[in-house]
Amino acid sequence: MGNRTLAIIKPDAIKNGYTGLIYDRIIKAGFTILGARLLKMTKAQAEGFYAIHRGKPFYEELTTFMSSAPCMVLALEKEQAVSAWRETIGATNPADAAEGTIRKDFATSLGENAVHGSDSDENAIKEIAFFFSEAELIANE
Ligand code: IDP
Ligand code: MG
Repeated sequence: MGNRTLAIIKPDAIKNGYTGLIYDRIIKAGFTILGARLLKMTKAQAEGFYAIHRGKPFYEELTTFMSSAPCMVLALEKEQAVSAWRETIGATNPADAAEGTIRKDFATSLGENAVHGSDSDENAIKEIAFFFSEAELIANE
């Protein structure tokens, strides 16, 4: 199993002042931050990042939202990082998210749900490479 995942603190969470609280969850859940950057995606960048969802009814809304204001992108490391991070963030729809998860506590709505997490090791590698070169990531022994 892979040990890396991409995380994004989405524009709603940054605007609502939850960046620090979400960092705290990341650290308390035992992830090592290998890279982090604040950036405002262009619409084209958001469309590229979410290409897997092209054609879905929420694609336009999602890519407009993700390019509307700054995001924090993070490369996280932990054993079985993809599943560990998805457990930490909770279900896509905050209404279905378990108690104590990031989305339960900080999401605004189904579309504006505070954070992103990769869904597989294969996509984690692609998504980290979308935002970071290997040289930009902290090398851990
Ligand atoms: P995930 O982020 O939990 O992996 P995905 O199904 O991959 O969920 O969807 C990507 C993102 O698209 C979600 O996090 C959410 O922001 C948005 N999204 C998903 N489904 C809907 C929907 O039905 N309406 C509006 N936005 C949606
Ligand atoms: Mg997904």
